Amino acid sequence: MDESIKLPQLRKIIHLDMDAFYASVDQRDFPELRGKPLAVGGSPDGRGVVATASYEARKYGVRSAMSSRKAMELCPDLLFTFPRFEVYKEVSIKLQEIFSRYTDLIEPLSLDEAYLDVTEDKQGIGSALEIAKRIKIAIQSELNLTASAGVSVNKFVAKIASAIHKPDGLTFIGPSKIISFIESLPVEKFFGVGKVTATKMKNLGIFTGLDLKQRSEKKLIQLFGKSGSFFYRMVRGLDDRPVQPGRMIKSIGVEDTFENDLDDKEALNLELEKIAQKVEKRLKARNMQGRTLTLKLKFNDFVQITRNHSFCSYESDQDIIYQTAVLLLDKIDLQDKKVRLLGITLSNFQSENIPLLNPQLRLFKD
Ligand code: DCP
Ligand code: MG
Repeated sequence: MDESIKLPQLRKIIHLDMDAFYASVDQRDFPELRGKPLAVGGSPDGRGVVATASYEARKYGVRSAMSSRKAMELCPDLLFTFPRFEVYKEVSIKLQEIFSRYTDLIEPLSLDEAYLDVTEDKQGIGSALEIAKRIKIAIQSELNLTASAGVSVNKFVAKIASAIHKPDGLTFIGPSKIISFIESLPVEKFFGVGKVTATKMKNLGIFTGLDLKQRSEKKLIQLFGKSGSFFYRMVRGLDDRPVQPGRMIKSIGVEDTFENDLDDKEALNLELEKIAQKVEKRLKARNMQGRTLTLKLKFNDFVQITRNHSFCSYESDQDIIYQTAVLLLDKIDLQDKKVRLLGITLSNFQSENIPLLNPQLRLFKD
């Protein structure tokens, strides 16, 4: 036998996600908020949406992206704080520093969430479970916060595992348990299965991983397009997507050069509306929201100017993008010149380290 032939090594992947991130940081910094139902974002006057809720508030059903009005109906004693993005960002940088003691293969998904590949860890610890434990202890003792971790041989299972025992959870799904774990998963847990796909699956009698596994790849593709072959592979534990540290997006924008230069504000606003629509589409395709909007304008003499506005929250909504761009445009003196190009860009994302999603995976969003 050729001794140089090696069996492929199983990877060791950790998915780590902070618990009620913004709310926990606020409760840490303001002791009077501890043990209380807290919403970060939104406001007690009923305006705006909740960015996240403390676990005390979740008992009442308060959730991320819920309107403040609804949240207060569910929990009349709910307290609100204004998000402190700079503080959350600082915590996120410290988290990255803790992760980097064990590996450089870190793929941040947002400020509070990352994949780590510890197949070969820097300290030669060898056990991914042990590394996850040490990371959780460091986060507790150095940052005074809790995280939940999932440990497995691929991203798909590690991510699902990290949510199982939240908050302060640690869940290890080893190679011998992977198949039965995936088979028993409700379909909603599969990446890319939103409400629409879940309903479609249930109408077809597909409720769990095992039900999915009993359909051929051809059938799944027929039913769900490209996502079908993703499901076919995931349900067999065949997830070889690497942990990718390098691929960052700093901004997302759209610009349009007009066939005929424009000088009429109404016509320009109409163009901004179309551009805002496209920007929203691009942001949503990547599940991203930005805090800074930049309006770019080029005159017919090729002089170019930009104007910025920073929001209080992360935004991706086309109406907000449009209205903000209109306000910025309104303040610009066109000096009787014509405009040949308009552009809108969003930047300052939740994480400066947001990786590009695998282009193939974008198709799996509902
Ligand atoms: N966030 C937001 N708007 C959303 C969802 C999240 O602004 N619609 C922000 C606030 C969260 C942070 O991102 O604190 C992290 O998001 P998570 O989905 O990880 O939620 P949490 O960390 O708050 O709670 P969990 O314990 O469920 O992870
Ligand atoms: Mg979290």
